[in-house]
Amino acid sequence: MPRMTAADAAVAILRREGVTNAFGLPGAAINPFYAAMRRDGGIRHTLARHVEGASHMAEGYTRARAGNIGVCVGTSGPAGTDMITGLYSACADSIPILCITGQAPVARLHKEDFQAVDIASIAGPLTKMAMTVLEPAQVPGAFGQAFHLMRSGRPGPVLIDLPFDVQLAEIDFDPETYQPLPVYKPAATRAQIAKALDMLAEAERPIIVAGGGIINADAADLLTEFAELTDTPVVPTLMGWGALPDDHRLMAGMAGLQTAHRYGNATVLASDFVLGIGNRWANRHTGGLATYTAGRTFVHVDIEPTQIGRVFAPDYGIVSDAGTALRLFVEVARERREAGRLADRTAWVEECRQRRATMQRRTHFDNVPIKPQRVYEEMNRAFDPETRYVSTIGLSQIAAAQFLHVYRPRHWINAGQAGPLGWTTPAALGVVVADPDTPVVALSGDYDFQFMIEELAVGAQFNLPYIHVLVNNAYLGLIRQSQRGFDMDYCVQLSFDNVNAPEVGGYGVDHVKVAEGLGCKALRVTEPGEIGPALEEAKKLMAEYRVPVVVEVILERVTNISMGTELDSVVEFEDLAERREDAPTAVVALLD
Ligand SMILES: Cc1ncc(C[n+]2csc(CCOP(=O)(O)OP(=O)(O)O)c2C)c(N)n1
Ligand SMILES: [Mg+2]
Repeated sequence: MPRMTAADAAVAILRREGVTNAFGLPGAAINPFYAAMRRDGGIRHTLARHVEGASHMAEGYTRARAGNIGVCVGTSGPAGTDMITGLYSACADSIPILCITGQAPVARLHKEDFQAVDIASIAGPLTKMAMTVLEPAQVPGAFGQAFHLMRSGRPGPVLIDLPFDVQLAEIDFDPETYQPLPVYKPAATRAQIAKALDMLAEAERPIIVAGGGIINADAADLLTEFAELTDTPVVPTLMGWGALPDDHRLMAGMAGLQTAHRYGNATVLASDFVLGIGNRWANRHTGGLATYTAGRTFVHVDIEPTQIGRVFAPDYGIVSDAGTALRLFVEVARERREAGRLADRTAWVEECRQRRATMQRRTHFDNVPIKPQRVYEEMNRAFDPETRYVSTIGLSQIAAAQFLHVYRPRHWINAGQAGPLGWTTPAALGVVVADPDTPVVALSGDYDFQFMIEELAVGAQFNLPYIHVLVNNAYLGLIRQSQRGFDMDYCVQLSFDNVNAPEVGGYGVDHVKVAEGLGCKALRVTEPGEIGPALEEAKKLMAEYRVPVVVEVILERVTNISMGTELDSVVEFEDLAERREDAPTAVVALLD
């Protein structure tokens, strides 16, 4: 039997499970694992500048391609705690990442050893398994179980903590005959799908709410086929955005309190039946449940049994992987169509399309300082449907979801539930590592950008090119807006006179200089007409230098973005689109 260190066995299993990339940074307690990675030679390691960054890179890496599992590695103590935010983000959005940490030797764990922290307990609520492996011979089992859990049921992260002596201990292990454990995914039955279709048939104004579970299951094509077969309008959630292309005739818009379209909310409110697939009725999607549910029948399909009924009781629940459910939905719907048993939805579909063609927000403003809406209009012009967007949180992200267009699954990569500031840059880098051939455009507010700005150096060092649109209002804009409810503007403004950079006009940080200092290219624009040319220039710079290129747009300091607390009372702060020229890049042209 081959004999090797437990760390060598761990790396051999990573390889057999398909891992080709890791993100992290070493420290003394994880050096045996790094030594094993070095001996193996088959894992490309991206050295982060901050361990939290490594964890978000792993998440971006997973989310870019079906089947990927991002791996992040750090030493004991603060490296593990730094990655907790990454585990939270991944857990909250049902994304598998494997976090590997070093640890003090087993015999010293209880002695307050240097950098010994009980990371497994800290990570427990954020992972599907968090284990400090105390026996070297358990290492293969722990890794096998980790992959089994990450891939089974509702996907999510796992943490494996490896004491120093456990990594170094020799064990018998045969990588050749190692076999990944079977993956468990609940599957809907035909009877369940038929019942849900019966309920859909009884409805007059049905919609599908398409969640991130469809993206995780790589089932966007099946969703499209099912929607087309039954002629049912689709409302994607923020996590499901891209499952149906934005220019599809059945795309009804997103609904919610913030990242939503006026027509999306109106269509949900006009519907009488909602089939939720792979979604979790997030509170920023539903708003108040009384408004969301009144007068509607609900069917909820989810892979995690305890998700059914968690937020409200649906009229019918199905426990299933979204892909398996959709395959059956397509099969049974096709039979019913052939038997002439599917309802004619023409009038309802047309009604939804009319809303899309009339209820638009204005994007075309010529103001200086620039209004944010104009930035997204210019981005819609500059970036084609191949583009993948990466963003985190803030007014910037909310407006992006209201105004940008997404045409493919995995082309809107957003930390939906946790929304940790700083996520955008490292996540974008992880996305670029996973898929260097698809153009990546990240979008940050100035504060999100500053949170993990050091990771730009990772992009420069490892030649990970992407475009980073930075919308700078020198404000914690989203929090400024939410403080209106407290009648205050307190501890949220970021502007100052930069003694080194009078040219930034009191906006404080000179992002161009910082980005350049970190090895990236950077441009700044202050007038609306400059945005388009700057984005084109950024594409050229990216191709030439193969590094991240930052395009900073100096915005007006205060712009309130549409949001509210109920689907039927989202507050609009700007003029609405009245003519085509008001929203020239809307997918469905405004009827005027
Ligand atoms: C770690 C963390 N702390 C605090 C918040 C709360 N928060 C959400 S958005 C935001 C302000 C973001 O400012 P910026 O990135 O400049 O975006 P803007 O809203 O101005 O577009 C804050 C503080 C958060 N999401 N994450
Ligand atoms: Mg800001």
